[in-house]
Amino acid sequence: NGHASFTIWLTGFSGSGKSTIAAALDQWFYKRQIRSYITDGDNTRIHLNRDLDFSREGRKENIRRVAEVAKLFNDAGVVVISSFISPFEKDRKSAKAIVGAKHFVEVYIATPLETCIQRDAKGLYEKARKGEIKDLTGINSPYEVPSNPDIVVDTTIDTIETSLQIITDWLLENKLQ
Ligand code: GGZ
Repeated sequence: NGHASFTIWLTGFSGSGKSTIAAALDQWFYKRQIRSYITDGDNTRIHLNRDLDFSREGRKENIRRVAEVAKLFNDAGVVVISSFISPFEKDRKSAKAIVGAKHFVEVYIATPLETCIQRDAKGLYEKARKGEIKDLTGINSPYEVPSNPDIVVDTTIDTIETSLQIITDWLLENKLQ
């Protein structure tokens, strides 16, 4: 159809800046009167995916379901800004296949783990260090670096404004003409 619908898939550690960049993108679309919607752990893990944990299988199913949701939103003409750690290359590839490769923009938020640990906005890394939570990505669960992302930003180098600029420049070039 003629809608500007696609999915911007943000991947990176907890604390890497995904949510902040997602919010900036959402605002950017709003100003241009393009309907967009953010999906993240906050609005999917609590209800739709309440049965899922952070095990390998739990994450796989989490990503599968939210990719299906993204596809539905795209079908309705809404740009999806998908903000999940999505640490496994295989699962991101599956998400891309579900959404449709032509409608999937992979953005790697490459903020180094040490920065995310220093920020520790939610105290998760400290909890993991103390052994209070398990399966935290980067501490006791792996993160597989994307092998072929469309866009890479690193919030230790790029400000939020610069990150937004990099992503929207790419979109204007490739998705929004
Ligand atoms: C990873 C965890 C964990 C564990 C709670 N491992 O930064 P946040 O806090 O607000 O967002 C993170 C969110 C990760 O959920 P995702 O659905 O994005 O993960 S995945 O794509 O891997 O399925 C984090 C919080 O949940 N959180 N415990 N053990 N993240």
